[in-house]
Amino acid sequence: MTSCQDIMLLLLCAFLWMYVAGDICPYKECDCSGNTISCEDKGLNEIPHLISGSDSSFTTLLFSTNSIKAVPDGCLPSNLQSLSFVNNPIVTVNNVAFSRSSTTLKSLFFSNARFTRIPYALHQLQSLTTLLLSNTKIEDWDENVLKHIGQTITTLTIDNTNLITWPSWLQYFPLLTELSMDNNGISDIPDGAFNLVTNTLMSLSLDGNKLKAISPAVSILTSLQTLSLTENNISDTLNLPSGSQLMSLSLSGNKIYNDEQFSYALQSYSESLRDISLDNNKFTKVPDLFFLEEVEHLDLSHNLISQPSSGSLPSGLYDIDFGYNLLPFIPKVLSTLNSAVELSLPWNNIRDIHGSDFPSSATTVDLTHNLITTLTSSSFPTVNSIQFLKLSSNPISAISTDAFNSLHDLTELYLVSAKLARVPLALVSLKNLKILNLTDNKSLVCTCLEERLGPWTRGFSEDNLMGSCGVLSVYTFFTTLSPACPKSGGGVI
Ligand SMILES: *[C@@H]1O[C@H](CO)[C@@H](O)[C@H](O)[C@H]1NC(C)=O
Ligand SMILES: *[C@@H]1O[C@H](CO)[C@@H](O)[C@H](O)[C@H]1NC(C)=O
Ligand SMILES: CC(=O)N[C@H]1CO[C@H](CO)[C@@H](O)[C@@H]1O
Repeated sequence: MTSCQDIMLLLLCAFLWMYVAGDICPYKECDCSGNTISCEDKGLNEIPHLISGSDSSFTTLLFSTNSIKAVPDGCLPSNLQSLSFVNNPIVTVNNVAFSRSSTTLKSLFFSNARFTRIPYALHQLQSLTTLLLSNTKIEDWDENVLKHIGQTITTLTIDNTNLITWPSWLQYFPLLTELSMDNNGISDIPDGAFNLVTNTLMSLSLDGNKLKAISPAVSILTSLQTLSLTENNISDTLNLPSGSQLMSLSLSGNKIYNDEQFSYALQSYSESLRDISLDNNKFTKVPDLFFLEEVEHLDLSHNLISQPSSGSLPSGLYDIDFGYNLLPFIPKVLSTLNSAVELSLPWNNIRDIHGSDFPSSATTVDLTHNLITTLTSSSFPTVNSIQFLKLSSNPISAISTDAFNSLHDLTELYLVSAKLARVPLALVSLKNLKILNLTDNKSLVCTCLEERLGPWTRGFSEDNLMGSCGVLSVYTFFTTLSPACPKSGGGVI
């Protein structure tokens, strides 16, 4: 045998030895890789037997999505740093269940658990920084346990845990940087609730509670970067924390109507704020938001905005959604946006559109479900980038022959459920159109008067030119019947 083969054999043995002794998976039911033991979604009813002698280097253990009901003593490997029981109906946790990881465990996750008191086993943990406890009806928030873990926890998530009043025990958590208490029944945040974490709390989420205002308690947070208060009952926004540099503010699904108070409350975020959500509120005017230099996306849909000449918008907007409002015209502020690419204005009361309404940067314009009746040569800007034009469900009955002359880039045009009687001759100028949807035009007829469209329709496949005039599809009419039109034109076929 050559020495080379000997070395190979030696290496192989060494490798196998390391594999067996060093990294044996502690549970035969689970998969191990890297430093993670993955027992997710394995149909487990209980924690499997720990293979003896498998003292391992694994630090993360995932039991997510099983039917485990109990965490008995001595079932977990030692020196874990992260442990997840997310989506398990855990009823009991033995008091010393985590003892082998008491100094190492940093992150612990439970959701959909069935216990009603916070497990006493947490009392043993010395280094816990992250606790998630969601969708669990806690009745007994054991102060002794909370006082203990509060000393180390920085990230606390207690979503949907049956809290109806502000938990006074948060006073034992002076290191919090992230707090989430979504989907509880909290209607009030007491003054001083955040006194301990004024300079540490960076993220606060209270979605789906019953707050009526942004409480004064929030106004003192100086390190806050993310604030989420969606689906509450908030109308008063005066107490946004003016000393912080908010980057993300979510206020969808509230009752905010006071545009002046709101834009005043946002003044200090002109350079920090990137994400803001305001849909599903009660604004009747566009709030003044021009000073928000970093905001690129703005959703003002599902408000009650009826005043098209009000307010101002961040000048760097990429897309803006005004859908489901009460606008009688396209808001004047839109034409001032030099970077806006997507304009969404469906479900308003817009009757007329003018070229001067649109920024030349817009590529997608959605005006579905409005009250537009006529398109003329001045409806679209002479200089534009519009590629996608959605005009379905408008009572459009007249389109002048030069209406689309400037839409050189248009590739998709939607005129579903319009009130067209004839296929518009204006289509001829759309040299780059790839998709035309004319379906559901109840009184559409195809005649030899539109014969000129015949050659134009040859650029389409049958699937991309949708709609019918009477019993015939528009496509069939122009590709097979209109070539037989009398040369003088006229006459309905
Ligand atoms: C919101 O407040 C109104 C009264 O201001 C009240 O009738 C309603 O029940 C509240 N909704 C929620 C979800 O708390
Ligand atoms: C065209 O409009 C009809 C009616 O709304 C719709 O069912 C169909 O999916 C549309 N086709 C395309 C490609 O948008
Ligand atoms: C007269 C006419 O063309 N009616 C059509 C309008 O669109 C609907 C839906 O595509 C058709 O079913 C009708 O035949």
